[in-house]
Amino acid sequence: MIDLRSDTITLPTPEMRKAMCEAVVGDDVYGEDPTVNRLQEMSAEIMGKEAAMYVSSGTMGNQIAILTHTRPGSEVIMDLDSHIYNYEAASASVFAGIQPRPLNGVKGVLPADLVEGAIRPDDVHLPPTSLICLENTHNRAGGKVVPLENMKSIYALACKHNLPVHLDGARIFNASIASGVSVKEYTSCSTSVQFCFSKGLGAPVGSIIAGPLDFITEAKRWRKRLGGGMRQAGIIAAACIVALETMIERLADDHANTRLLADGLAVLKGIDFNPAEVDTNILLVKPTSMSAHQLCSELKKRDILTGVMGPDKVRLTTSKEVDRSDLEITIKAFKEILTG
Ligand code: TLP
Repeated sequence: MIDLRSDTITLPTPEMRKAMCEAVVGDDVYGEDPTVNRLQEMSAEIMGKEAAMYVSSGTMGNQIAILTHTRPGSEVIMDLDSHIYNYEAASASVFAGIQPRPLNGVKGVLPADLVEGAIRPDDVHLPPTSLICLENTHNRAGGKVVPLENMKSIYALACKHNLPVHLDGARIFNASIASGVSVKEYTSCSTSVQFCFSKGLGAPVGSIIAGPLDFITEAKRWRKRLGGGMRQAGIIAAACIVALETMIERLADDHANTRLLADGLAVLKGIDFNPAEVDTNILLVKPTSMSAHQLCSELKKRDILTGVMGPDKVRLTTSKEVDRSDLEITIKAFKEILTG
């Protein structure tokens, strides 16, 4: 099988497995797991934030950030196509009791004036705005790198209105590797950030949320409330340390592979996408002569797994589990399917 469904399918490297075997551990609910503590310190430093906390998933990281920043009955500004709005099972409404305020971004980018216009004035009839959420890279926009300038202008207006900004940076390292902009520059435009280890970085489990010390202190209480306090979590955190040490630079290979795939598919009739819009490891294509489901199932018959991202969108994601020859096979399969 060639698995292009997601970069979440990545398997731990031998070095990660060795580190997991040898990890020195303790009870992390007491703050006594040295491996978790080291991971959190490394992550806070890389993110340019005061403190960081290890959580079990990106979804938990985003949700704890929302719970910590907001209060029930308030409104959270986010992109209509964001992961938080689409793929977290409405948990921000269920747990935080917030009302999402989805805005129509342009390919993952929220124009700053649109965001500012959505901030509620102080009026007893209205839900007070409590948070702005951003996402970089942007998943449903096809792994798009959101420009630093856009983030800067949103952060500036958030500061003006005394609002926190949370960055869903599940793939923030992809954004940084692709653009040459440092992670710290991106995170300087947000109060808090969540990033994932279990995507292109290849570690088996976990995410980090990072932010100011008082935010992380409160976030720890939310993690506990949600049952996310883990005990000897150093076993899995050890793999995340290896990911930070060895797996960031290689994301460039995934980006080059997606470029190869995009160039190979761009010449084919029967699918539509703009190869110039491919920034990182995600490619979205729109089949024009069949549905997304049909295209996916034709590819599956040829042992190629892809993801459906809406009725007319198929997502192909590269990761360390696929190489150039897999992508050449994929291009050949598309040719067969589309030309009958
Ligand atoms: N994304 C998954 C699916 O949930 C769609 C994927 O295969 O891409 N933020 C962003 C931007 C994400 O893409 C994801 C996962 C998350 C948050 C949530 O991370 P997990 O899966 O660890 O909860």
